[in-house]
Amino acid sequence: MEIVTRLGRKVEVNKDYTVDQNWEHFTAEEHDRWDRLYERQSRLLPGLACDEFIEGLDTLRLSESGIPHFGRLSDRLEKLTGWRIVAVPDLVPDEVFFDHLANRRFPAGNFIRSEAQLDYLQEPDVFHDVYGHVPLLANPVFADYMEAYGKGGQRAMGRGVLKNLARLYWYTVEFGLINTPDGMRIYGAGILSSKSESIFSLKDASPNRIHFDLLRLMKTDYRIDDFQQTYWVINSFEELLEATYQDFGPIYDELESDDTSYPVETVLDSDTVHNVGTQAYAEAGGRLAKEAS
Ligand code: HBI
Ligand code: FE
Repeated sequence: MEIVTRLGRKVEVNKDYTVDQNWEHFTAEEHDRWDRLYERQSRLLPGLACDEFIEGLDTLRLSESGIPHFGRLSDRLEKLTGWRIVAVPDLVPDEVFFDHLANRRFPAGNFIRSEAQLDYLQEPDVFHDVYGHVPLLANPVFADYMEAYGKGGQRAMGRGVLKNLARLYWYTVEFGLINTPDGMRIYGAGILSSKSESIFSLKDASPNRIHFDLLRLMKTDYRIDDFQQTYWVINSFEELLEATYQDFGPIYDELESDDTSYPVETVLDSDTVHNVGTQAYAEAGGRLAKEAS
């Protein structure tokens, strides 16, 4: 079928919104851009990213051939955790996204950011989707969490609490931090595919870092246009998986009866706080202020 993507392009897609990756269509320049992005992040991330992410990068050999060939990559990943990567033009509708995850297929954007967008773009391209998300899919516990999220999404749509569940994805899969014996580390893909946020999320005094609390996090807004003002910290991937294996029924009841949305910078007395941020970055105007200077 033909669809118009969020970026306004008309493309022919399969019923599940996938396309053939057609790896041959990427130019030498595009492969080179992947290699440079890969190098830059991989030099930066030791000591910032969690060990499970670094291990996944190595085992899956994501630096082998420029932009990874999804078929060959999926064959390696499937042997480890049963996940495969499928190509999509860009964002797919929520119900389609959840159906892929629930069936252990990760949809990855079939384009790479332009040279002008090396440091920041809002749409998920192949660097964000594959470099950021795929290494942790090689970890059995995280792999189960992602499937559980897909199944939770299908249920949430029926209950009208999709907004709340999307926050769970945002604050864990995209922007999550994890405590380790060596200190706090990053596991969120939105951070790991960004040079500047990899440093900001762990080292800057500006953001709050609060311990993961499912209901509290589901009631908290997030920003899509700049660094987060609050990051949520887990102690282990088991903690995350356990929180999503419980019956979401009572949580959805509570969310339906109380539609409080806490602003992004909120810290409550009842929160378990790792550190209260100064919010200096956000108060100075964030990205816009930085670009103007
Ligand atoms: N589509 N390709 C793609 N990638 C995503 O991360 C994505 C999506 N569609 C919907 C979506 N994410 C989110 O809105 C859900 O987590 C709710
Ligand atoms: Fe993402």
